[in-house]
Amino acid sequence: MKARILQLLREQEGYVSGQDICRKLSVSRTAVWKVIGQLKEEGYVIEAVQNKGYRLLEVPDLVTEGEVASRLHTGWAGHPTVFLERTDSTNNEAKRMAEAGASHGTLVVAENQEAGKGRRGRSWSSPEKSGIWMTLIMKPEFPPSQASMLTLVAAMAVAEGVRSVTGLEAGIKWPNDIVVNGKKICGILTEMSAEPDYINHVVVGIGINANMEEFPPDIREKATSLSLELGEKVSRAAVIAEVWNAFELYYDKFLENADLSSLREKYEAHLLNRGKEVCVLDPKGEWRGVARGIDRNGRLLIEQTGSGDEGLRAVDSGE
Ligand code: BT5
Repeated sequence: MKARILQLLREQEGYVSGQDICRKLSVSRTAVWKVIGQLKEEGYVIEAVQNKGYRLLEVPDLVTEGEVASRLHTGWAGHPTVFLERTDSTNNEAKRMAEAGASHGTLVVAENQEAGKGRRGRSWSSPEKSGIWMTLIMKPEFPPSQASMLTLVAAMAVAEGVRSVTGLEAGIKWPNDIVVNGKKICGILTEMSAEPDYINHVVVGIGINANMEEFPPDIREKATSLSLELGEKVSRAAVIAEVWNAFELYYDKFLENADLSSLREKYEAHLLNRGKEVCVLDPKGEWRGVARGIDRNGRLLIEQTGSGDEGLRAVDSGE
């Protein structure tokens, strides 16, 4: 009944009379009054005016099953979604669950991540209840060599999800950063367990700075959040759902050839590095060039400059 009352309040721009709610849901005035009380306790701001009824003024930023599921239109991604109050890292949690038999499509979302991870042992700042810390478990049929491209598919999904919920111009910094107004709002960490020719499971971890108001000093210059850029809080549940709605569509295109040939154009449209000078931190020696796009395997194509050694070179892991 709570979900249905909420739905009635959401659908109505003005007031909904208590009598109308009773009639539509065939419940008593006392029952309605009780549910309104519960919703208020959860953080919904509901105005009650005599002779007019109830009006929903503010929806709290809750990441609950109801808030996510009512917006998720996927066939498999996010089914089921497991909500945790806290964990070390949603990627670690997802790996443990995959090993214990969790199915393809299981999504892990945590309010609080105590040891959020970036790439190469770096840490990921994950303050509680303001960010989106989540990981999708996948058990795909394609060979292990293709798995790193899931990071690029996920990046497209985040850019799309963020744009559709907030209208912010989210772009991709190859391979795993999503950037708004020059600052990082999201990082992606894809990890795999595989045999030489067979994937046991892949976990795709996504961290999105949704509603935090400040950052630790070491990342303050380069990190931002959706709410800081937008000037108001965003619904984390809506962002979560829209990311996976987009992911599933892009993933279907990826599966057509188990590569990025059908997504390349769209990816490049969101690629912020395109036409920009990049510095490649190759262990064999740094070099510079201008990023031109990606190839079908998700490698960044760089036109080398200044070495006398001109031409396009493909780089496959990103620093
Ligand atoms: C990443 O690594 O960008 C991948 C981050 C993936 C995080 C998600 S959260 C859910 C899932 N569970 C996990 O444990 N991880 C995934 P990398 O490209 O290595 O960037 C890491 C660097 O970004 C750090 O060294 C900092 O400089 C910076 N950084 C750390 N926290 C940040 C934040 N919240 N926002 C922006 N930048 C951050």
